Amino acid sequence: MSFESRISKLIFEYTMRDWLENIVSCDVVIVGAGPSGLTAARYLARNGLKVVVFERRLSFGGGIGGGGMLLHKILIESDAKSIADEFGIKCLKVGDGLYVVDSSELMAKLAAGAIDAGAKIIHGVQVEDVIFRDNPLRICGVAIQWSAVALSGLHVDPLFVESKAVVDATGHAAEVVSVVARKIPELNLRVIGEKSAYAEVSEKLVVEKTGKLIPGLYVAGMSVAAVHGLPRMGPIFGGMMLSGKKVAEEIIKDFKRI
Ligand code: 48F
Repeated sequence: MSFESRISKLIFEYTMRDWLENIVSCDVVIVGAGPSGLTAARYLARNGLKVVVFERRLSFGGGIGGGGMLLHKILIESDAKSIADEFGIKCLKVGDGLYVVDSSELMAKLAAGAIDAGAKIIHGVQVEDVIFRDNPLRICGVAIQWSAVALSGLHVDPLFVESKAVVDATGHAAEVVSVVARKIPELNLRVIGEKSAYAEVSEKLVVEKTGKLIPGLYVAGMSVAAVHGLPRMGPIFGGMMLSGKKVAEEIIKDFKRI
């Protein structure tokens, strides 16, 4: 066997092994590797759950990298400082309960923290639909597609991943909830869409409203703002991290009840 075909063989073999053993059937699918999804991934995986994060892009961090108008410093509030500490993120205290953080450090360390805790992050895959069951109605997995296929416009059917919980951490568009609202109208779900900015209020509300929408489907981060019609907040990320932690705690609580 040539060295080149050996490279291919090993990559196919170990990728498929990982998909079969760890991905196709897991405890929690998180859609989106932004700040809320990555934070949730760490807390869930640290609790022994099999967690898979599907991220459409080939990068981590969602909206963190772009910061505010591409400036590389972002803010977090003191409520989220303990989460930053948990991930080993350096924070500079600047008064008014605020800390300044480098956006590159936030992206890298949230991702590393999630991976170190045992979460799998799969890039270049997007979630385009869910799996549901009735009696009782619940969400029990997702339909996935290579992002490159979606971009190409080719007609290619998705494949499926089964999970006990799905977290919509897709950011401003609340993509998973939007699909569910459209395709399962009997649930009467609505994505209201974000309001104009009112950062102080929204940073708190986004955490308060984080959690389960319907059995099997949870919402975290800016998706919460989109679903509930909360104001936008700009490049301050404490609420996103707190929301990720909260959704993880809710899922862990719900799993203990099963
Ligand atoms: O947008 P994003 O960073 O979501 P978040 O965790 O954080 C929001 C903040 O970044 C910022 C803010 C802070 O105040 O307003 O916007 O709520 O990350 C969402 C990630 O999900 C991916 C997307 O590429 C991004 O990296 N994503 C979106 N839809 C899908 C997806 C999908 N259908 N499948 C897979 N990934």
